[in-house]
Amino acid sequence: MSVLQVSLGLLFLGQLLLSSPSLAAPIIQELTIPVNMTAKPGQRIVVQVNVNISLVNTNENLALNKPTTQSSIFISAEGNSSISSKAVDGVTTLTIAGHDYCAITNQVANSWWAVDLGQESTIGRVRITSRQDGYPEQLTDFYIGLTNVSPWTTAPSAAPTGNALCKHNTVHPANGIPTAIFCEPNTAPGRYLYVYSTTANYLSICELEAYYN
Ligand SMILES: [Ca+2]
Repeated sequence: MSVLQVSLGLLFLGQLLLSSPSLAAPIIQELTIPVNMTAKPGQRIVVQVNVNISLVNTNENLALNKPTTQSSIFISAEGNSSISSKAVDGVTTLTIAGHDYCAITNQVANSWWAVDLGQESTIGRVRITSRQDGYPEQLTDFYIGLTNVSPWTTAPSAAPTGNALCKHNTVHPANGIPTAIFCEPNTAPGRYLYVYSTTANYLSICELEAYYN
């Protein structure tokens, strides 16, 4: 792609945004790349630039109805399975027992829950909903991480660190109320978002939403 083609691409994006006034303006960075070379007779300087430009819907919950998995599944005395998909089914408020609408693991340390976002994604904000019927200890001290390693093939074995860490949360989201948790500024993009708990307790997530910002 030549420099001329890049300029035309940005112009096209500008026109697209003008026809879609509800979308926010993109952040366009100007890059200067020093080129220290001189073309001799019979030579020419060739510039190749690859630019990926995409529009991001900042209001889209990237986790909704996506594939999920978790380290273990709690089954209530009534036989209800608290399967992982209940954390991305869009249901956040029900006045029934938590296992009917929440993903819950067994009561062991190093429990985790994960969702496949479908592609490597930048996540700036997670909205998480705890059980409406109490049990705050099941969702208080936990880590949110992003990785490109599939939990379906390699189970998470430790809490995320470095730029894989979105947030180490130690405050219980009020019962049944969707609560925003903002990722650390240096959190790297990832395809798989996961929640990890080192405490010897159940890990319950009634709904988890993931947003670009
Ligand atoms: Ca749910």
